Amino acid sequence: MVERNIIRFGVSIEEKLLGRFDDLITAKGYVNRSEAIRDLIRDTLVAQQLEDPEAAAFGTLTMIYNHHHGDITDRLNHLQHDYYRNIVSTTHIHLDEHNCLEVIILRGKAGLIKSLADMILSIKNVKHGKFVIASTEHNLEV
Ligand code: NI
Repeated sequence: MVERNIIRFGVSIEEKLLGRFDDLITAKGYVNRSEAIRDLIRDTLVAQQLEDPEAAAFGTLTMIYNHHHGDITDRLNHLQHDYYRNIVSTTHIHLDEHNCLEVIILRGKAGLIKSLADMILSIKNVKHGKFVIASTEHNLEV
């Protein structure tokens, strides 16, 4: 088991700002400020790590499209085969007679999977989509 050194530190902050922070973290379900602050620090560190295009990363791409429109199904299929090394899995749900929901899990260098997500989202007739990137760095374990 890894020994952890826990440091306590004081923070000077305006009362109103702290009040707003407390309201926010209570609404999110945090039971204390420490865990909320640790999460903010981790988010910032991950965001900074993922600015490096060579950083190892995972990502999920969620999108909605109408499969009747143009050649979108073929284009999505071809692109995913071209990048099969970076696509861990694809889940496809037929929402109704026309619309599809697809969730693609990507793995690879941050720069590459961001570009791949952009390529997919910019395909004509993709109605809506969102890419969320996550770090695989191990130095955030606290
Ligand atoms: Ni479908």
